[in-house]
Amino acid sequence: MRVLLINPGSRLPIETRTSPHLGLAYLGAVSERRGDEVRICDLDVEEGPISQVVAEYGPDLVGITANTIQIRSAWGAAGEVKAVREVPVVLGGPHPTVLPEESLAEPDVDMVVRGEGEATWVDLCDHLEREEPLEGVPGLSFTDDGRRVIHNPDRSPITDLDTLPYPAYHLFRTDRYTNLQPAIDHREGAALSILTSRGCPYRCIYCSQIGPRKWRMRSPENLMGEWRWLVRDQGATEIGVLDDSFNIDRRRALDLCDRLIGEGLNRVPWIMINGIRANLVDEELLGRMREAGCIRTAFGVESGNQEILDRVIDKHQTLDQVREAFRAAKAVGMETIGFFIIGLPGETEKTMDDTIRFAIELDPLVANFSMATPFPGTGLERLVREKGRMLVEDWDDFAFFENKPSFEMKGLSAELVERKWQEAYRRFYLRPSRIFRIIRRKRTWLNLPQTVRMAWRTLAS
Ligand code: B12
Repeated sequence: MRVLLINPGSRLPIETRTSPHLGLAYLGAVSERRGDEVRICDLDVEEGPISQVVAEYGPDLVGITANTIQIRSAWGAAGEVKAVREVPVVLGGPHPTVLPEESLAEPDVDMVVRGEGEATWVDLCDHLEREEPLEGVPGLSFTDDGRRVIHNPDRSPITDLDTLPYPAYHLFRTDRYTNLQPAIDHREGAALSILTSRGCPYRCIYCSQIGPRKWRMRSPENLMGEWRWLVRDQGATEIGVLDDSFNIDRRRALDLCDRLIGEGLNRVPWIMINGIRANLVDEELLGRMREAGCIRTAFGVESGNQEILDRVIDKHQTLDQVREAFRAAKAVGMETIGFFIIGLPGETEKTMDDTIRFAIELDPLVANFSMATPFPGTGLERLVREKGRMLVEDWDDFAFFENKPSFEMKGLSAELVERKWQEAYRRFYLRPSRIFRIIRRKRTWLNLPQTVRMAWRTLAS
């Protein structure tokens, strides 16, 4: 079959990175293994237009990925496809997984793959090729001839992740992407990603969890095979680890580090893009990660108020554990990023102040303050719909970087949240010690245009 996979563009702020979409890279790889001809069109870095790509390539099946802020672009892309070719259009990704009926109500969307996509995609291709009824494809939602929505049962998660091929990066125009963290680093060459495990046993209220609660890891042999391949064959100059929860199993993490050190793969720096669990690290683990090439890690701190962590977020982490994690990371020479949330339900001016003060106390290299955003299907969304008032309904406006609160609750006005969020950036970044440290950092000067843009954003907010 001839398959086209599309990442519809998104309005990213200038300092945000763009990288090959790992979900599409996996789908492309399993499709190629099935014997399909595959093309990926990433509208974050390609101009399109989709109609031209479709007309020239003539696909038999089109798959489009979408998170919430991309869903409208995804529907638009489906329309562009159908305008030039009558071909089945399938949506997948975090947003249609949670709200499949919404997308199936769109005239140009035929099917939705819910959750983890690889096995369902292959199964769907097989069924289409053999012209078998779609009811036999678990994990698929679709419309019948009368446009009635049919939800097949869920598909079980892939139990053996080693059965997956490596992501098909050759299908991307790799020269068009940025390095992993362009707002901080200036590194040339291929910045590629890796998933060492999937899933997360925690259920934080703000997180869009489309996967199972069960945490699954790849075998060390399989993982090392990919790491070697990234460094030696793909020429990776930096590697981003995208796991939801990298350090659930401490022994596995230590073992991975030992193997990287043993094979000399630690010469290529790697970065924990997604926060690792502060309650599950210690200096020994962080030290080994540093030795294995990990130069920077993020931690999901979220709040500087223990009550908010326990009673609202259900974070299962104490402020002291976070303090210790930052201390240990710095002690072993690792750079740190802290993710903080402002304006969670139940917050007051005092709790938000606690968060700002805690960020200053922890003093990571980068503090990222997001306004709480109730993504569909999250506990936060349920709470806001029950007890508060949504201020945005257009999915395009769900990006944290829109810089506007997306809901209000009793005692938590949008005006207060916006003010505290602006204050957080100002108080964190405009400290004399901080400014001095940034000026002294060589990378600030290597990265001057981005540094100026960041500074402008901080001052102008
Ligand atoms: C890396 C990452 C980023 C990176 C890069 C994104 C990229 N180019 O891939 C950066 C830092 C830029 C980023 C930014 C944002 N992100 Co982000 N990100 C992630 C993260 C940690 C990993 C993504 C990943 O590679 N996953 C692994 C791959 C294998 O999974 P996948 O992409 O979901 O694809 C699988 C399935 O979804 C499905 N599938 C997906 N697409 C399709 C299409 C078809 C046709 C089919 C059949 C199946 C299918 O099959 C795939 C294989 O199993 C996820 C968390 C997570 N665990 O996924 C959050 C996540 C995707 N991000 C999220 C958010 C909120 C954002 C931001 C909006 C935050 C912001 N700053 O405002 C922005 C939006 C940027 C944008 N372009 O849209 C949310 C999305 C929630 C939602 N409902 O939309 C997630 C889920 C985090 C969370 N748990 O809440 N992100």
